[in-house]
Amino acid sequence: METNEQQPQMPEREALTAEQQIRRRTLKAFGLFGLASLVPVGIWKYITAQPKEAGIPTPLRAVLDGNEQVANTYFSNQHLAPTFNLEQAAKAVRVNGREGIRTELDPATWQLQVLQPGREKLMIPLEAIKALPKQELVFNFKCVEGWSQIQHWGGTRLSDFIAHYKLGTRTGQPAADEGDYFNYLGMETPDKGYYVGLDMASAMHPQTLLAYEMNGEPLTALHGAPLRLIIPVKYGVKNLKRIGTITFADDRPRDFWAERGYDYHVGL
Ligand SMILES: Nc1nc2c(c(=O)[nH]1)N[C@H]1C(S)=C(S)[C@@H](COP(=O)(O)O)O[C@H]1N2
Ligand SMILES: [Mo]
Repeated sequence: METNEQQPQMPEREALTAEQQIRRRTLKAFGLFGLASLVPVGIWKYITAQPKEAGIPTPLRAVLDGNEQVANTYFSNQHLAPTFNLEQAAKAVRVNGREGIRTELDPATWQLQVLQPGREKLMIPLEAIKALPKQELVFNFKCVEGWSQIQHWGGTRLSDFIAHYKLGTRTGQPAADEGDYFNYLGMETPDKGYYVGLDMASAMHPQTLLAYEMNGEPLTALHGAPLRLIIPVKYGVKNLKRIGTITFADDRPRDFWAERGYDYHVGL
């Protein structure tokens, strides 16, 4: 964490400490709410089961601290990113990265494709995603190139989406415990020009959003309309714009920047 960061301000409605919140959300996300006493061990086992990659020396190294390997695999997806007040959010939001979004896309015909091993593919329209519980988030978006900006996003939690459609488990049923989930979730643009891979714990993090709004307005094309990923536990590179397909898998999905020598996890 940078020392020059603005003091985080948690919204008033969040009376729980960050740790309580994440614990509660994680328990809910993994369907273990009634088994609270067992959870520290279960969660720990899940976290430690995440693959540990040796990183490749790259320019990215310059902005990651020495604990990055440990932080990425054990801790990055278990803390809450600091949140800010609406007034602190940037009005002129930076645009960065146009891989996979250079062509025109008709939002009216767009549907989200979901692929899972051994199951029928799903096609889900935007209206169905907007009908799920809405979550807004004001946080400090960080790009590996060195800039950051406080931004305001709105959408639905990826974990709520996964729970609603009973996705991501090998059984096809709601998860009885965290081991039921596939190891990874991959996302790619409709033209497959940009793609990212996420460990399931990061995907299920309570601040990870399928975002369809920025500053209270529908996403613009350059910010990833009609639907993009917002994942505060990762650097900007993982925040894929214009999601076409979500794929669940046990093997690590391909990742655009990992293929170009960057660390696979790029966690914060
Ligand atoms: N489809 C797509 N998504 C993308 C990228 C891209 O090139 N193509 N760039 C990533 C990077 S490096 C950053 S920093 C953020 C920037 O998001 P923004 O343009 O909304 O600021 O998008 C990420 N998502
Ligand atoms: Mo970035």
